Amino acid sequence: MSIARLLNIKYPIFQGGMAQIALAELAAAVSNAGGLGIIAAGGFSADRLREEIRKCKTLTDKPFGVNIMLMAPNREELADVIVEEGVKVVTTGAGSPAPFMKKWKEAGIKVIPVVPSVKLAKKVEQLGVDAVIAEGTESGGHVGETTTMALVPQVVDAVSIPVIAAGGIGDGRGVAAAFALGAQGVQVGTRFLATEECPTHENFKKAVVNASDEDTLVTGRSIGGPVRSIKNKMTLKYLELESRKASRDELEELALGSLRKAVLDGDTENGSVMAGQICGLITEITTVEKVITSMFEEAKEVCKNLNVGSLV
Ligand code: TUI
Repeated sequence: MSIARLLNIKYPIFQGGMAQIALAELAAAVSNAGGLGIIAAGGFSADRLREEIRKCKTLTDKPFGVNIMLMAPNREELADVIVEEGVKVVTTGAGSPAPFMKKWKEAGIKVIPVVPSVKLAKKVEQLGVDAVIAEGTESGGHVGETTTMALVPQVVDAVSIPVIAAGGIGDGRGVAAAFALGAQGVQVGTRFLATEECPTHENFKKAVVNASDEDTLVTGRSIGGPVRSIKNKMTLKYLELESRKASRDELEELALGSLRKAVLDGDTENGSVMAGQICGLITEITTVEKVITSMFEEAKEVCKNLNVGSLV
């Protein structure tokens, strides 16, 4: 069965679970446009997550999901809220969903973890998940080391559940490429940052629109928590501290609250502007519906016009 059919959505596109940004407004807009909107629980209390889920239900009657960051200290409570509120799809990041599988599967929830490697894809398949999102290092936020181009076909070969490709997908060419690699769907985060419905500070959106292909970098490798964001004063200071072998405490102090600083205050110099390498492709702020429909129209054109004659 196709992933769109499995989840009762029109287009096989998930919106990435971007902490502090993927709130009810954005998730509902994506679901209303025929994709799978996803509320990010990252940084939320259980009550706040419940509130966002209820708000999303008032904004759309289409399916939507919730993303849980498995490093969150309150993950147990968040996992319960998802069940209590009748959410149909959960995506997980930054860890193994093993402790929650029984609870979620008993509640009939579709569980779709994000994985950065073949090893983890195989591990979560064993747990009985419904699909995996293979996320390449081109993505924004917490990343692995393998590129989407290399990761997706290897995960496709290693598992027998559907694979969704993520990382570096921002238009119809990216969608077509993901399908060529064997994916059955795509997850897109960065492209949705530059949309009217995205509830982040205008400065954040402008930083994404203005960034070029070379403007992101990864901090946090030295403490085993690599995070991709747009180069600025904060990230350069962070890298300098890392090169001086600064302590975890010192690094965490610099990073603390930095995502909120960028998302809420619009401080794109001292805050953390998490975004993927595809930001250079984004030149305007548009609507969620336009992003989704143009992506799939373009993907169909790309497939039709592929220069397959040159293959022989
Ligand atoms: O989770 C993400 N991306 C994120 S989470 C996030 S929140 C944050 N905020 C501030 C600092 C740091 C993080 C921002 N972006 N993507 C999914 C993802 N999951 N990428 C990599 C992984 C992953 C890593 C390890 C998944 C599983 C995993 O398992 C480890 C193990 O051995 O179980």
